[in-house]
Amino acid sequence: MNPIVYVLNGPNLNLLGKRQPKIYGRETLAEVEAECRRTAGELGLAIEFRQTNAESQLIDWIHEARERASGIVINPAAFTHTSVAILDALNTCEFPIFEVHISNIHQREEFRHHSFVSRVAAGVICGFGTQGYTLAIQHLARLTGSRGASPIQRAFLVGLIGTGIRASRTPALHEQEGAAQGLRYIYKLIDLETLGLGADALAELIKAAERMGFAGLNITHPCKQSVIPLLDDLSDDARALGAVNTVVLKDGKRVGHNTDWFGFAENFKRGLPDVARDHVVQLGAGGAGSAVAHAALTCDIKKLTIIDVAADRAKSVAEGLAARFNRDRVSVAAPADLAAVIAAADGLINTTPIGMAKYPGLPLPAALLRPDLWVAEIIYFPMETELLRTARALGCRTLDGGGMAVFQAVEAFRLFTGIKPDAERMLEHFAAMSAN
Ligand code: CA2
Repeated sequence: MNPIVYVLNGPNLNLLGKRQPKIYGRETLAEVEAECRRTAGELGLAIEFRQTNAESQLIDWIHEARERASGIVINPAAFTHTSVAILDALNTCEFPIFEVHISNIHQREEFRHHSFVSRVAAGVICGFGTQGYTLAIQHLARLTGSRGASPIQRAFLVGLIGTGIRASRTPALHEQEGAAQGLRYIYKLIDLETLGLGADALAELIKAAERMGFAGLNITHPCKQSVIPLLDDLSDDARALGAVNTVVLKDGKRVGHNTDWFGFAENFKRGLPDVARDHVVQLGAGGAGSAVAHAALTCDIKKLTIIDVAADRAKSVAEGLAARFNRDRVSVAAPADLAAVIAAADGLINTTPIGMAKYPGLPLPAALLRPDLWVAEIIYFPMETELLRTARALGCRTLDGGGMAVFQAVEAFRLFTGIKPDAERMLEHFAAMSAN
């Protein structure tokens, strides 16, 4: 993806070509834009060309550019001479800023001689007419080394710590989205198994990541709980769930988040938007169990019954949920009652590992499935588990675990970078990887 340059224009520049041609020439702003696009296109730069009469809008665009751009070319027009707020916004940007004025402001009225923006500008062009814009773009192209990798692209180093994660699709998902966003983005797998380390190495690995400038870490089995005492702060969700899968490392602080529940919730909303949700059964209360149950209740499932072979695990997840949602919405059932609870349910969510390539099989007897029961999985390897295959053959509505894997990554990417990723693009990439 080409580096992006924001070309921002302040008040009254929309009148260009229509008034005061002696000062500003006859070219319209649309013509200036076309010329900027042509120049940028030839130099391998992408352009966002904007004009506004409002100071606050200009500031919002500078904030947007902060996250996406490799440079700004700005003609702040009259705000040049008045706006500390625009100077402050530009000061937060880490890339070069070029200030452009069509007229030679130093030849004009005294009040136009001072520019607040020049303090932060890497260069100022004035008096070259509208050619000033293309001169600034050409210079930026040289600085960014455009037509090749940009030395001023923002860089992010992140990773995943866990056991047996070699086949994870998360690194590719993040890296491809990072590249599409014009970032230098590296996602390292830190596999405890490959390194011959136990979960007790977590503290040392986080410290090392911090020292090496990692922007964040995803954390998976078996460290989602044991990471918590190593953190400075937790998001409300992570605290409520007692599990962390994303750690943001910033300003010497480690903040834990849980994006697993968001992953399930988004996948469910997209994949089964209109299913009945009066009563749902969740199989499994370990691993991602508490995040999925939390997501289910957030997605308006009226009543959730949790069943796990370890009764105390189911009870503890249910108690956590009862503290956050209405107690009547959660219950625990014994595996012996499975047939009766399924018979009264609209849907079934499997969060047990049964169905994974490593643990093939069905997590419940096939005879308990029926066509009007919807079935959701969180497993994505394989994408079609035996449970989904059996349910589909019966005519059940089904949801695979691929979307959950993508959406947990979508939210983690946003937390690591502060940049909103393109979820549709990540879903497409995931589908393409899974088809191979
Ligand atoms: O010379 C420039 O580019 C300026 O930034 C333009 C500003 C002015 O306040 C600065 O001092 C210098 C004004 C832009 C107004 O644009 C018009 C264009 C055509 C007709 C009337 C205004």
